[in-house]
Amino acid sequence: MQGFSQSDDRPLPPGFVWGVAGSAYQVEGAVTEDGRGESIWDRFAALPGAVANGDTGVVACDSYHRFGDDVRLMRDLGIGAYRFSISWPRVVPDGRGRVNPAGLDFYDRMVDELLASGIEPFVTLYHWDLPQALEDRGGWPSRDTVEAFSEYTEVVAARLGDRVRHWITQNEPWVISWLGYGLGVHAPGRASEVDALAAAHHVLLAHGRAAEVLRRETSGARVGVTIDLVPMYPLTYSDADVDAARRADGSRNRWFLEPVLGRGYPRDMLEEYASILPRIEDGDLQTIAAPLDFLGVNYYTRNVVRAGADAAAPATVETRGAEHTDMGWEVYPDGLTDLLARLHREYELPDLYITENGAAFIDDRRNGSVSDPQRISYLERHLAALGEAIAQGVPVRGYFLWSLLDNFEWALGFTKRFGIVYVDFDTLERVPKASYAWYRDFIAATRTVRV
Ligand code: IFM
Repeated sequence: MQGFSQSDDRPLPPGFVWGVAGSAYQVEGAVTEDGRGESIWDRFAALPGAVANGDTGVVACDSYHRFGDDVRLMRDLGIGAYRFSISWPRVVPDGRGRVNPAGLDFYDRMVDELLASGIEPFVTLYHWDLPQALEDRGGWPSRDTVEAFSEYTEVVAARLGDRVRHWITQNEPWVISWLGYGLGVHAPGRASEVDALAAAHHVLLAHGRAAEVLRRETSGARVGVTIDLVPMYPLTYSDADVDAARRADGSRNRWFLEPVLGRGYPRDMLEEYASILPRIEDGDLQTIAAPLDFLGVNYYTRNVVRAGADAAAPATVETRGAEHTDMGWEVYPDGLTDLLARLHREYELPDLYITENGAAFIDDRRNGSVSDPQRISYLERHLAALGEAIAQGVPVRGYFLWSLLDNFEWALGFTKRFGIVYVDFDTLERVPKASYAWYRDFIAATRTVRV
């Protein structure tokens, strides 16, 4: 095994956890079973042209029925934690009101099975499958959705809070608000900047409220939120490009990070968004800045940006010649070290977890096995970059690889494979890839050697 970090011989921080991550709509399937309500992704995926090949999450990996198999794969991998999300419409089919006991039972069994296998559950409360009934009443741009989310959090905490210690309120607020409401490429498919910013504010507010609920309803909860961060590098050191990088960083990263870490919305971006800001009520920013036990960081890639023509929005530059994943994302491991070092330098941080990192590549199944050297190389280099950040003193407490299984990659359907386990979407057979064995050996080695 390569060292976790080439430049460091200190041990992993105490309690450091290796894990894998997934989310309900991407793996569960069983969308009409046992009383589950409709989600915005069910509705969106059914629209012609919305998702590649007309794929949907109706069956996905069928983890609703095959969860036992998945836990066995996790146990054999030797991970200490599994990050998964609860499907809101499985638990509260209409978004508010009536609770579906069968939905709660499913997650109850899942938590027990994980714990029995020595795997700590990290529960994400919202990973994009809003009940359609709430979208029909305005969705995230409506402030009422915040109340609905608090109620849903209360229901889940009451049932699982005796066994689940780690809670992630929201996953990737930028994606929820901008891809779903601003650019229309994700469910619910709206394309309005005003809606996107209102959604973003309410998603953050819902995070703060849920944090309060979790602390009230459970004892010893460790509460966090996951933000997808994309470090922005200026193409040149010209004032215009540097300023473009500042703006891109402001909208993609700081808009979400700063209020959650207690700094409020960044002043430069408040000016930029002045004409499209949502109503921010007294006390909202205090709620959003609820004390955090940890911050989840999802890192996949960086962006290189340059100034747009005539003060237009910053433009993302294609990094020709660089290595890219099947998503078209540049492979840039140094970005992870730079990002973590910057967070450590500029903010007062709680513990950090890398709640997602991984790569989609085209996988070829030959003679029953899948060799995926590019994914292994991606992981190797990103873990070395993570080790470097830890050596610099960044308080990272765990790493979750995205993803255990190939799964439903949102608008790209089943065309992109992120898993370390190959899923045959016709038979639902699971075939561990070479990267699965690599991660298993890596985890085992970090347990026994100084890294
Ligand atoms: O599959 C997604 C996941 O749901 C959220 N973060 C990024 C992953 C890869 O695109």
